[in-house]
Amino acid sequence: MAIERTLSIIKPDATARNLTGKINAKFEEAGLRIVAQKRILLTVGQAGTFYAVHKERPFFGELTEFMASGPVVVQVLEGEGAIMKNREVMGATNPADAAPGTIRAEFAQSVGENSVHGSDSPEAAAEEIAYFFSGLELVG
Ligand code: 3AN
Repeated sequence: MAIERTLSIIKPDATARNLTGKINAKFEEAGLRIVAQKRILLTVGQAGTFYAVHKERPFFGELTEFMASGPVVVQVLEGEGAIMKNREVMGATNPADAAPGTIRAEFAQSVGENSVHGSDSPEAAAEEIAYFFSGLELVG
């Protein structure tokens, strides 16, 4: 399988509970390399642009306000089949459905405050990485 890159976000519920290191350990244990990372505070507008695909969903306002409610850690993960591998490590969107050992099973608080985001396709990964990182910040 090809080496891929995917965009990951450690969400405000997880940074508030000091879980960045524990979540990063899950990625590294799964063979994903954290090749870029920064901690930032999004505005509601920036979160809305990032999640524009969900703008018609009833939870859009709740989602964008939550994503701007505290610091997030945006990161690029690299590895073989990184996009799908990260989705496996994250677990299902609703923590009640997430497989044991996944990030969301262990750390997520609810379907909204679910600790991590991960790109869901190669197209989304390319677009989402470019939203947060310049080529100069991606040194491999
Ligand atoms: P995933 O993050 O697993 O790809 P999506 O793309 O369906 O899930 O949803 C994007 C984000 O929107 C989720 N991570 C979650 O924070 C939020 N979300 C999804 N469904 C709901 C919901 N029913 N109520 C509140 N927030 C939701």
